[in-house]
Amino acid sequence: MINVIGLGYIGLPTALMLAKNGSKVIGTDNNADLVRKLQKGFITFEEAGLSKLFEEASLAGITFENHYVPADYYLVAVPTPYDKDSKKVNPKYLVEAIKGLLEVCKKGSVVIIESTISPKTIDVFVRPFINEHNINKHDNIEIVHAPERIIPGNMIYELENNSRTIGCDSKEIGERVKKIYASFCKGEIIITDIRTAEMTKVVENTYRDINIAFANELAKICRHDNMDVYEIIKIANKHPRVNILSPGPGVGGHCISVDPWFLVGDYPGLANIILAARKINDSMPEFVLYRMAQIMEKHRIKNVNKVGLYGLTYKENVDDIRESPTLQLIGNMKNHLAYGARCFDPFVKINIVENQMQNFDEFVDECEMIVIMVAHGHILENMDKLADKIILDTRNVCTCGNLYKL
Ligand code: SAJ
Repeated sequence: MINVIGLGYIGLPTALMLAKNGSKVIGTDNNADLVRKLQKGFITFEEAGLSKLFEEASLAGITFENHYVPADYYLVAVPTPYDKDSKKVNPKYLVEAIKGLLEVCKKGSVVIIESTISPKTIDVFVRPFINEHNINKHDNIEIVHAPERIIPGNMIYELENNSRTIGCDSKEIGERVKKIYASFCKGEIIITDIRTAEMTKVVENTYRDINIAFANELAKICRHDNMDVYEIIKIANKHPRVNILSPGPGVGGHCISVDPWFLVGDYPGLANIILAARKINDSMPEFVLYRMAQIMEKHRIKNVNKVGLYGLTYKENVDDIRESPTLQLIGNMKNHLAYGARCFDPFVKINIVENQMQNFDEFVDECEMIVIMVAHGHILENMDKLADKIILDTRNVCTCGNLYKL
């Protein structure tokens, strides 16, 4: 029996996938509303294929609870935020979950941590509790780190097809846990030690952050001298050993904009390129604001009320707004005392910012200038409606209107 703890963006799809593929699964979350919703048969966020997977897992017998249950395996997928001042991982939810499950666990239970953590988090914050428990109760609880790797928007496919890392203290435990993942994962499953698994995960997201920062820095350089950054990246990427990602309005989400800070916090003075990349990516919403001001001045748009921000989520075709560049930009506008820009996002159905509109056609009608912050499929399908607008396209997806780019 597997008790999946934390039924968010990672825990829920993983719990469903395990249940669908033959494991007996109970999902646990401390958010009572969320559990009630799942118990009533509703999914709690939008993701391609999630509803179907939910139906299949329900038929297979998955259940949801508000408390931890005795289990052979625990799969912990709780949030691991970073402390904004120290830049270090904040393990409070992880520690809470570990303490809670130790109160009910069976002898020999294996605790698999999927949450992203910085190197040594398990040794420093988790292992002491497990060791103490094992000494007092002779329970032989084992710890494993199997960091999640799935990308929002393509989670179900990636759960089944990505390669996985299993960090553990012994080969025997690694092989047991590998069998569980192999029930649904067709990718290669690599067994290693816990610290390597912790570091590898953070390295993967940091690599992407640095690559995007390079693209963003190129965008600024090219803007300075009026060169086409997209054309330059396209041609450079024809080189067999070059693969530059795309510039954009900033890096959001709960992973790439967060994990590199763990390395900066833990290795100050050593993590230099990583820190520079974070600063460049964090500067992009302000750069978009600067481009907006240039374009508004050129077209004599005096009233911010005539400007619309399209997209509030951190990236296309997801409903996740965590660390969203658009929300950062709105924050920056407030700091510059610029209020009143309109906003629209087809995935954000409750109003979370001022002047957010829920009707796309009215949003377009009200705006002289539209800033494409997120390239949702929705805007690609409705591009013709923007034909007579001034457009700042931060995602390089638009071909019509009076068009400006980053
Ligand atoms: N972005 C760009 N330019 C690009 C690609 C992305 O500006 O060329 C922006 C996006 O718009 C977004 C941010 O970066 O704001 C991050 O988006 P993403 O699609 O690159 O990644 P995430 O955060 O959705 O998911 C990442 C993935 N990690 C890697 O690709 C190395 C995913 O596999 C991880 O599971 C996830 O982080 C995580 O949870 O760690």
